[in-house]
Amino acid sequence: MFGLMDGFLKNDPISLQKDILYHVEYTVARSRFSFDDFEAYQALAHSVRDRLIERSHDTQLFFKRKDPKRVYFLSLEFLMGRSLSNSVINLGIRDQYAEALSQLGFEFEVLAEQEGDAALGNGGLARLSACQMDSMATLDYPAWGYGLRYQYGLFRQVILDGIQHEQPDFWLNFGNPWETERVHVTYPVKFYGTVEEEILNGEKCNVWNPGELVEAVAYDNPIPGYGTRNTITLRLWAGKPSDQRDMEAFNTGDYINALVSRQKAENISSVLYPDDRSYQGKELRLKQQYFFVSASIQDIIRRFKDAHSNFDEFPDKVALQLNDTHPSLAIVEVMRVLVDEEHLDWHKAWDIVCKLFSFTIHAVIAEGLEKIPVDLLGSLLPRHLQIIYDINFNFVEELKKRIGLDYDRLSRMSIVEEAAVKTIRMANLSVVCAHTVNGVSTVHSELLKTKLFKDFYELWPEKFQCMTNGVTQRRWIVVSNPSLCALLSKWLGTEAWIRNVDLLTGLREYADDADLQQEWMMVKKVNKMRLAEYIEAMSGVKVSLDAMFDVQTKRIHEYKRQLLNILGIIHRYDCIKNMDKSQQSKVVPRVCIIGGKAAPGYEVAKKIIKLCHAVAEKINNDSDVGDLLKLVFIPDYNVSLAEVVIPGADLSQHLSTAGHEASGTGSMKFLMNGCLLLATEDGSTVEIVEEIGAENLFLFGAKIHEVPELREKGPAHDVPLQCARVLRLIRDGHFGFQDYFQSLCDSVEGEDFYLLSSDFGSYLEAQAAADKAFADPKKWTKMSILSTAGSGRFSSDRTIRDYAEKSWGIEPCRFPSEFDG
Ligand code: CRA
Repeated sequence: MFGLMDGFLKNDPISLQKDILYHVEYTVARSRFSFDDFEAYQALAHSVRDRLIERSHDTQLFFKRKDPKRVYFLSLEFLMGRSLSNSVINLGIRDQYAEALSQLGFEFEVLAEQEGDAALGNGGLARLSACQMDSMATLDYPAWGYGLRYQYGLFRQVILDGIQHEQPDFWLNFGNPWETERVHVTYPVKFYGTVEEEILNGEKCNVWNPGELVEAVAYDNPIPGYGTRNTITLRLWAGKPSDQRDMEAFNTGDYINALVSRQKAENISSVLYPDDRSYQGKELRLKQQYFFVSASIQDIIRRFKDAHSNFDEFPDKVALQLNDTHPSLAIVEVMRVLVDEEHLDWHKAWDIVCKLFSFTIHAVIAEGLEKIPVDLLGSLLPRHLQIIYDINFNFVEELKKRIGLDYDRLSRMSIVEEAAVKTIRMANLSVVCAHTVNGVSTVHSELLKTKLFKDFYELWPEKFQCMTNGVTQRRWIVVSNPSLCALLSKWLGTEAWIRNVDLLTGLREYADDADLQQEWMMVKKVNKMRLAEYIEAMSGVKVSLDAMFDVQTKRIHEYKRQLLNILGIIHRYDCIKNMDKSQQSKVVPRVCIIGGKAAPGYEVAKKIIKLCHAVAEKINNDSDVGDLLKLVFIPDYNVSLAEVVIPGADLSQHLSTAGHEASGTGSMKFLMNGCLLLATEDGSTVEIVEEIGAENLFLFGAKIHEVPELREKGPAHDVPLQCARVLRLIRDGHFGFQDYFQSLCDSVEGEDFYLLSSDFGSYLEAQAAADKAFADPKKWTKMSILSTAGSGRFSSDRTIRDYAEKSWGIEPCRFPSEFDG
């Protein structure tokens, strides 16, 4: 029995080698005597996949036997990146694989580079989901992730003459070794049609006769935990034509059209919407949302019914996590199933539904909240619209009893917005139904209570919670920064920090230790070399390792103020140009690195990318400047590039106008990697300051409470001289494209909504402080060590434990295995 508990597959290098060769021959179908790096990667991935499958079977059987309460994490986006390195590290067999491969004449790292990124998401929210899956698996929680299997992930960014072009991401073209298609796990999903009232067993009930039927098929992706045998599942749905409906079309003889319309079903899950902030009310997007929600809920209810027959127990066995409003139709769908299909009484069903959902909102401003036009919803999901009206009716009646006839407030809180275009407010629906409403940082949670959901907070203060975001140290240190990982384990005397990241505080006592400092600097150098090589290969620009590597990588948005960064770079350039040689010799050399994608329709963001390239062109070719300043734009920033960029950064910039970044998670990854932050007091930075102290980072800019007043002052406020001079250089065509950039300058000298001009002086001061600190390596290194040491609170392990305990009410369910000694 014991042997079986450990599985069939052996993990010594010889067994691994045999497995790899087996997969070369029989899975990849190449000769085991002749295969290239890509084929070796495929075989390797399949051998890892076997081990993941075995563990996920064990985990699922164990969950089934124990029947714990499970959490279902519903998210329309998961930014998983690559899986190979992460998997073998979490399985604890990376070294064995490396040895097996080297005997075959291959290098593990080289093969790992063959893997493409799974980019089924936009930015922060999507990568957060991926980090949280890793933590749920590692902490042994009985969890499932549910999402959509887009055929095209986030677009590839190609830069031509400084302009962003979008190209499709054919990520499945070379196959995806990690997923398993479950041809038997399929569910019909209904759309359109009409709702009829019928009498069933003497009771009135609503029957939805759909106009279109699409089949959802499951693709399972294993998510292994670290230091545990538990391996959970991310189940992604893909659209398939439904046989039931199509047979009729075939029988009527319209063979060609019937086949063509079959193809339409696949469109539902084909593309990811590439905008991470605005909601456009598009029919396909709504279809995607319902498609994924409906399939997931059917799957969850099927699993529940396998072991239970009474829906009273449903909330004891199921927690549903809404990752933003995107999956919030799940609320309505569960209501529909309980009332229309399980024939529960409305009020009983509503009681149950209200115990299921935990809702996390990631938006900061009201404009970022989803509203679905009633006409659209009514045509695509007629029964759901009725249910929403009924939920709203009951809610408003209840509300009147609590707050009286305050019509302004009633209309603000209503789920239905009666404006020129009548819409459904998905955020209000979620707040009304969820038992907890979570913000993603303390600052953001306060904002929810005092601004976005003030009316609701006054009604139900107990619902509102803060679940500060976090990132997984497995991906962001162990996988991406092996040298730092080794150093941390050496100085802490244990690898236990990989599961218990709070142990990193143990570094604090050595922050002044000369030996640690020396090793710490070496690690940074190794990572800077890797980044410098990448930069040179990608852009031809040679950068000096002695320079400060100053990075701002994230989606391009006006509120994230990449423009402020570029204006600062122009200022620096201008200063250097106006210095004599002796002054220049005191300048701290910088390599400024900017990267990130702009949403395809976001013209201002695209202009900022163009400006960055124009400025880079000028600076990098100016022999007066040489190594004192370089600017590079990294195209197509994604998870695997982040793994190279973040460890190699000395300084990272997080410049959002205060009050605009709900949390920000990039900063947490940089922090873990001992990179110093230059940041505004916004989002999670406020908590980072609490952990590491304001003296260990460079803060600047208006604070949240000052922003409204500064904006009031309006367009007339004084543009500081330094800022005006920089803008003049752009306007005068120093960087070319004079006309094209005028509007960017106007935005700063005009309304200046994002406060670039008013924060400019303070930004330059923070930059000067960073230069000064960098010139003192001991001081800098100490600050760097203290950054890593204080990063424990920003592990997604902490986030997930918070959710499990304060919101989901679930407990670990750990498969007993070799990890338990
Ligand atoms: N764009 C926020 O803007 C936050 C992440 C994850 C965002 C970030 O500040 O760190 O979520 N919001 O919580 C979002 O996606 C739909 O709203 C983001 O990634």
